Amino acid sequence: MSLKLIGAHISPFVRKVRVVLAEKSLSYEHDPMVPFGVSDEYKLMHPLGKVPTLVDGDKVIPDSSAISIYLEKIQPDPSLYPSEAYDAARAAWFEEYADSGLITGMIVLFQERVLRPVFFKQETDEAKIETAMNETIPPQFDYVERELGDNDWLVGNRFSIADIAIGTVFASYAHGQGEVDAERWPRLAAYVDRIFARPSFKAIIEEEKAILKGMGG
Ligand SMILES: N[C@@H](CCC(=O)N[C@@H](CS)C(=O)NCC(=O)O)C(=O)O
Repeated sequence: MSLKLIGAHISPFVRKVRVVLAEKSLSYEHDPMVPFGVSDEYKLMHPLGKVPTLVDGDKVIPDSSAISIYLEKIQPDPSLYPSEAYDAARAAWFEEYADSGLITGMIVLFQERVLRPVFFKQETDEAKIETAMNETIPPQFDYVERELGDNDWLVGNRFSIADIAIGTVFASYAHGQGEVDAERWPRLAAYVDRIFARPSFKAIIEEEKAILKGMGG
């Protein structure tokens, strides 16, 4: 097996796949391609021109969710996908919620405080951060806090793809100096600490911090 992951470190979706690879102790080659102005050759692999894409020999798999399913099938142990019907559906839902819902507000901090100033040499738009912090994010945090209940993990009280998908969004938020108010959302704050304490997340976040520091972020 020779796996090659294409996509820049700081993409939350690339991070999601890297965490899955780490949790499954799979080794891989990493091409940290930035998804701006991608080549026509790359678009043949990923027609949306986004990252990540995984290449396994002659097999090409675009999209973090598709890649994560592939990795689960080729390396089922440890399993990151619940098998029971309701749990499987909930895990799929939380992955979708993280990838297309939660990310919309939380990524604003990363975009405005890291991407804009460090990569594009543009000024931070504080109004966008205010809107995200005061309007978009609070109801989303309320929802995850409620869904967690007294459990350590979101689905079946076992670490799963749901926690990885949610955790990667919180890692981008943290890179953008976002914090979870532990007085307002105590369960969520403890949950995020629990995710970041996993060796998979911890190592990847440390690596990314060093990369961002090297870029002046
Ligand atoms: N649903 C996709 C989302 C991938 C995605 O949006 N990647 C961003 C980087 S974080 C990207 O490549 N953006 C470049 C673009 O939209 O052209 C996945 O899970 O892989």
